[in-house]
Amino acid sequence: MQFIDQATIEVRAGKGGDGIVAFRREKYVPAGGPSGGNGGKGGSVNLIAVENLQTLLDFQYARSFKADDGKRGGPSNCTGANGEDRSIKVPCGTMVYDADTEEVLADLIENGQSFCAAKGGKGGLGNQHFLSNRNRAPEYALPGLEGDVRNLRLELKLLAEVGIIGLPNAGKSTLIAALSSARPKIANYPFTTLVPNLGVVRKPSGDGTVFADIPGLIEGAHQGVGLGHDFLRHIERTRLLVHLVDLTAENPLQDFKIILEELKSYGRGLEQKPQIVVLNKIDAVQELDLENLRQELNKIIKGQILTISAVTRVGLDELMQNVWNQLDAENSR
Ligand SMILES: Nc1nc2c(ncn2[C@@H]2O[C@H](COP(=O)(O)OP(=O)(O)OP(=O)(O)O)[C@@H](O)[C@H]2O)c(=O)[nH]1
Ligand SMILES: [Mg+2]
Repeated sequence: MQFIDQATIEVRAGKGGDGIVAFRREKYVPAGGPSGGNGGKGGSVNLIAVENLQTLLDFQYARSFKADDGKRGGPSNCTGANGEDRSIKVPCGTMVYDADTEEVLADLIENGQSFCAAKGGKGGLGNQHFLSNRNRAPEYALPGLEGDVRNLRLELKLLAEVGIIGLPNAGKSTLIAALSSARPKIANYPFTTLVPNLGVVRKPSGDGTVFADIPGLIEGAHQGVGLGHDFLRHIERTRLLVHLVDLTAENPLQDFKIILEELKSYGRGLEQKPQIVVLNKIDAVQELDLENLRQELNKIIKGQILTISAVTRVGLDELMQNVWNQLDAENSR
């Protein structure tokens, strides 16, 4: 199963500068030769893969990119200045398609890899270029050529960095809907979510992080019970787990242990993955011995235990702060 982020953009290279018609005018030279310079090249638009982007989020806002035009030629055989190139940063792993023909143009895998998406137009030749024995005073020059214009479709296979896990009905889909623009189905019965939903959440630093709402895990998931096994495989590739526990459940502590046990049984280091334990639906419980629950949880797992309501949004800022801190800590390891 793959998750794909897409964006369509238009790239316009710069037009080449026009060549010009000019003649030398010097003292004592009655009929100076042709001296019109060539136009400069138009700037090109290049895509460049960079490591510090993970999504195509930025292209929701900026969709059109243009490089500068080349300058006209000058007198005295001066060539016009070239238009500046334009570089567009994309995440590593971006596939570039021609949006009109669906042709694959590039697969930008490595940091620093670049692709010329639209080539700048050539500058036109000035009249000095047309000087010949037959024509000592050419009165014409060529205009610069148009730059390429292309519609591109960018495609990126998303890797979820953060996995939201928990028993069915814990509120995972509600949480991803509260944090991102993902709009999964939410309902008060188990197994509402059948395939993982992805949502992109914008970091304070600008780029997005991908969250996955993993369908409910149940006891025996590691042996393939329920929807489990497939999704445990997805969790394997995340860097951080947000483990949601439903406070309105009969035995939240037991629920937590079931999931932990599933992670353990699956193996492959899942239970060592950094985990933020998040107690959800605080709005709906009364007289709960939260302190006792925290203490019990703390005996099993070290690290943060947060309390939220995905519905009323209580505690979500603190949760996100924790997520960013943990991801940063992972990065610097
Ligand atoms: N009161 C209250 N209800 C919540 C909260 N978060 C989720 N719910 C409700 O809990 C039910 C289940 O929510 P979902 O988001 O569908 O749960 P899920 O974990 O995605 O469930 P599955 O997809 O079945 O695994 C829905 O009726 C939600 O409205 C909360 O913070 N407070
Ligand atoms: Mg769900």
